[in-house]
Amino acid sequence: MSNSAQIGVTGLAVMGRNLARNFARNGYAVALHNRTAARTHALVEEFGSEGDFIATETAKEFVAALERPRRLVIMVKAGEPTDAVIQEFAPLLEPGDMIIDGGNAHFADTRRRERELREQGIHFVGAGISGGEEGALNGPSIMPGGPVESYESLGPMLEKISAKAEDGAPCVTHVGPDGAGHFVKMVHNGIEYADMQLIGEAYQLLRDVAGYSPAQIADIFRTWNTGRLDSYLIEITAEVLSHVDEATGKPFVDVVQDQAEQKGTGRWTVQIALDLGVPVSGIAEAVFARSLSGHSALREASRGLAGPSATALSESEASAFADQVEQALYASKIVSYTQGFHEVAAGSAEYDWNIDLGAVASIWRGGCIIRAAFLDRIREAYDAQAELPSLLSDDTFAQEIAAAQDDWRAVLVSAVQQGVPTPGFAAALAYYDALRAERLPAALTQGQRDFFALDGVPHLPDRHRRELRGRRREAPHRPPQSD
Ligand code: NBP
Repeated sequence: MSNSAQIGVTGLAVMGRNLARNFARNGYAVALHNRTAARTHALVEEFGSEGDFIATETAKEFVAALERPRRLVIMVKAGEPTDAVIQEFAPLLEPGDMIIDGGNAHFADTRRRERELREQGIHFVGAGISGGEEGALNGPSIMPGGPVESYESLGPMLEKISAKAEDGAPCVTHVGPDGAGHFVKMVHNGIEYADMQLIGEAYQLLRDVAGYSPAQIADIFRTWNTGRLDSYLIEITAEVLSHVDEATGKPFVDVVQDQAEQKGTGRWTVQIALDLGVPVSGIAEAVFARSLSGHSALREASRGLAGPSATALSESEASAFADQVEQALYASKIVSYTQGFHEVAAGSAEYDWNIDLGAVASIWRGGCIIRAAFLDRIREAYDAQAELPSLLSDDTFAQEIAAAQDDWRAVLVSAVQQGVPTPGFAAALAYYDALRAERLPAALTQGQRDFFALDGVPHLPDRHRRELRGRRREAPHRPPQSD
């Protein structure tokens, strides 16, 4: 077999197959491999005319088909299958060759794999890929990590197959060493969860408080999509809401089971944020909201619980309320991104990745699920000040939130009065209010901690320690000794 393929893809389910076609359509010769060879042959049969494919059946054939340095993309189920594939191929590779894992790996696994393969001189590139099967075929947003040298030869190929932002910039950059790419992809997914939750809350408010039908709400989302909320998720929301179920004639949204699935990356975003001490309350609420939706028995048992009685809005009140919801949605969205970017910055500091936050915003502008006009503004904010403490410190975002806050608060008041759950909006506003607060009740929390754990508090002045000890003796209940 001639070693003429510039890149190889192993794992030819929906993502791998489309990514392989994307490379081929862009003029690269692509070696193909899959554990079950039938998938490989099916791809060539169906799409062989799209470009230069080299079908292989064994690992040896696959590796032999690749030009040096070899570039081998793995697109298999994340976790053990990825390790199995690495173990199969790594012994056949030589120093300087590259393994690119395009699956949704946990960044800690990527760090481990990169370290192990580095010992063999193999460059391991953990690359987050977003955009689903459509993106894989027509241009995804790609977040590669790994050794920077690998990007010299791999980068131009990824740039060619990636999505392009409106200004023509490719939606790919070398994010940083080892697990940086998969970390950024994980946070991308966390932000995606928050975005979807906020959109869901806006929908439910428009339906339950303003009394609009799904078709009317679809029109509202279409209008929003022409303004500052312009994004893929708002666009598809309008499509979903205007879709009618053929069998029942009902709005599609009324026949879909109201339980949202999750694959795990949103949960990882929250778990890692807890480890890093980063408050991503909006993302966490989005993860919990999906989790709550799946607790059917609990929901069934709670359905009859008391709630407020509904108040109908007039046509003009409903229209004014919809404008307020747009403000609340936009302000909450700024907070979600603020939290997500904080997590990226914290991960970067923890692992010495030196991630360029402006570049991250830039590569999310096209191809990925959270692509939005808004990301251009985030890019500008970080480009203007790389060390921006938070997106809320950017003058433009701060002014927009200042202009939105009255409506944001009013929407939450209505939600609470009408009993519409809005954990995302509420968490975002609480985060905003907590950040801008002159003093936080954390002072009291610390006082309580000092009270029951005096000896473990080195900074407590002796005078206070003595005084608190005295009071502790007088306390009617003995305090516990740990928090
Ligand atoms: P799946 O995640 O469904 O994985 C199926 C592929 O993994 C098949 O090629 C299968 O081979 C292979 N595989 C498995 Br399962 N176990 C294996 C093993 N032990 N050894 C070798 N191959 C094995 O495919 P996908 O949905 O195309 O996703 C691929 C990757 O891309 C995943 O990591 C996913 O998280 C990520 N991703 C997916 C999306 C999306 O929208 N689907 C978006 C972004 C990222 P077989 O044919 O022989 O069973």
